[in-house]
Amino acid sequence: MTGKVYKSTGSWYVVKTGSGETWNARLKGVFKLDGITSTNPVAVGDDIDFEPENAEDGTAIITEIHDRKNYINRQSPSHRMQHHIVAANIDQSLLVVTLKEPRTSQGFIDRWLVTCEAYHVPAILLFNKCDLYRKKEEDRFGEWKEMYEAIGYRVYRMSMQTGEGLSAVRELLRGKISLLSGHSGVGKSSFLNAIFPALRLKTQDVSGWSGKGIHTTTFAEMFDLPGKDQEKIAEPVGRIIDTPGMREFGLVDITRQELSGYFPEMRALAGQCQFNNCLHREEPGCVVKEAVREGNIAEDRYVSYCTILDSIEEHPY
Ligand SMILES: Nc1nc2c(ncn2[C@@H]2O[C@H](COP(=O)(O)OP(=O)(O)O)[C@@H](O)[C@H]2O)c(=O)[nH]1
Ligand SMILES: [Mg+2]
Ligand SMILES: [Zn+2]
Repeated sequence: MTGKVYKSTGSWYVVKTGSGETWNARLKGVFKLDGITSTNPVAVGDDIDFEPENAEDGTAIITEIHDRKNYINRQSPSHRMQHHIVAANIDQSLLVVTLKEPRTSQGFIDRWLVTCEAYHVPAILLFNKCDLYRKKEEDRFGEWKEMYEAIGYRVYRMSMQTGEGLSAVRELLRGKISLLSGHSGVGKSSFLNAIFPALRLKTQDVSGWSGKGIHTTTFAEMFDLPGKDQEKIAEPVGRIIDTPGMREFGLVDITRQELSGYFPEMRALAGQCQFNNCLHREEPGCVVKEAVREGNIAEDRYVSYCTILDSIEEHPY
């Protein structure tokens, strides 16, 4: 049988078939995938083959992991060489950001966009809490929207307080597997609750939050977007992968030389600098720096590029 992985709880995976049946599946033996050996190689979003083990209990054994369209990796903060596949087969990645309470920095957004480019996942920015905007925030939103749209990213504004923008964002999810990310406090749980009222996820203002502590390991989970009717439909209207407790994905395996390829506005100028190994810093004849001077590349984006470049260590191989 064939199914999709909706949740991983360590050694067990919740798998759903095309007809909506749910199985608890596990792996037998060690799997090698994409050259990475791991004891936990199955990710949310994976398509797998399985064999029922105990039909009564709904348990099954995973026998095959299908090739992935893409996947997002996370580098373990404590073990640099240890990677963990967070989610696979993602159609688009939604980053929820706020300009106030809390304020998402442009550096964070640009790092996230670079990660999406590196993983070949289209990225969409969702500016939440627009009900809080005053003149200052309206101006900043206008500037950022213009800047990111000029590069080719889609930008939406929304408010989980007033419901503004929600229907447009809901449309974005149709027929897609979307990965949801963003800093803590930006409104991800509120967003999921607005879209899937049945979820009733905890939001942060719940008084007496019986927090399990911020270091609780939380696993990615996929949710089916409810359709017009909740009848059995072969394919859900859309799916969202939530990655609770995950602030940022590491910039796994990006080299300094590759980085400008993950800034679309710089990628467009690839090969035009005087030196073909140009890092677009102090080199003479650099068309990227020229584009920044002429205002064709936003200065703030170039600053993000330089900051990320400086944060990438050159590997000694
Ligand atoms: N004013 C305002 N507050 C919001 C909005 N969306 C969420 N919040 C509040 O922001 C806080 C954090 O929201 P939560 O959904 O828990 O954020 P998460 O950490 O990203 O899951 C809660 O107090 C929410 O009620 C919004 O659009 N406007
Ligand atoms: Mg939350
Ligand atoms: Zn250059």
